[in-house]
Amino acid sequence: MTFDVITIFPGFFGSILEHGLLKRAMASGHAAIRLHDLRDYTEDRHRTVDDRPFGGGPGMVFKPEPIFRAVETLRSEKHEKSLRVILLSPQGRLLTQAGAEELTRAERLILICGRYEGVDQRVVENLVTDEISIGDYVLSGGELPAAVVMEATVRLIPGVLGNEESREQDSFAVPAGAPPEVRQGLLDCPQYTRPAQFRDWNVPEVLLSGNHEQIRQWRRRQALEETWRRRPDLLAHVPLSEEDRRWLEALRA
Ligand code: 9D3
Repeated sequence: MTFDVITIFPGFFGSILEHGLLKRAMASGHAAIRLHDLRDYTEDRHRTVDDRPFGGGPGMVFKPEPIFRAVETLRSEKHEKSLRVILLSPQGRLLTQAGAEELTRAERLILICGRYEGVDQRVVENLVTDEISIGDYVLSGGELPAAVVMEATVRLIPGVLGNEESREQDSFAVPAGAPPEVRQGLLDCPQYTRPAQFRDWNVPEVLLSGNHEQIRQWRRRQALEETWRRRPDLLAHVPLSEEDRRWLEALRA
């Protein structure tokens, strides 16, 4: 997958591209991340990317010309049917695991990072195919959200994670063979490692027992209980066994 990131802060992405998953995915050829400085697509001496909003008001708005020039230049390199032009914006649809999975169907994504009070609406209506937000909180721009979108997407590319199993077991992963409406799993169960006793706190006995059936049942029950307590909204989408239902009944009681 190729990501073309359009930003006024290309340097922002240094650390995430030099570490961990994205670095590995680039080294192995699963992902290419190309950074483009929006100012390189301006034509005036001051390399102006923003201007005051028509109608007045605080702050500045990204001008349409540099963004159109950047996207049209990138688009002309190669004509892909699956190319999507994504604007990271607080008005976008919320990124979910299902949304990240859907993005992996594209060979190439252009990610536009907004700043200031926003982007000229003619960009939104005539250039952008998707608007994505990463959550209902205010950030200063689309750079961190673009990094989040890339990380969430790249780790779904087959072969990027060393251990294919860890992806299947993730909270929020689509259970294998589940119908498309089942998009989200349970929260993870608690994990422990050595020592078995730390200060006054002991690891639950069952995890030391070696009884794999009891361990499986304990983990499943913990996951169900944590999900029921913290994120009951997720439970509606999880396929539940008879045993699961009995446990949830017991908790509710
Ligand atoms: C809704 C707030 N807007 C009211 C005038 C101003 C505004 C706040 C923050 C306009 C742009 C921004 C910058 N944020 C993003 O570009 C952004 C973002 C975010 O702030 N939160 C979650 N996801 C995203 S994706 C892009």
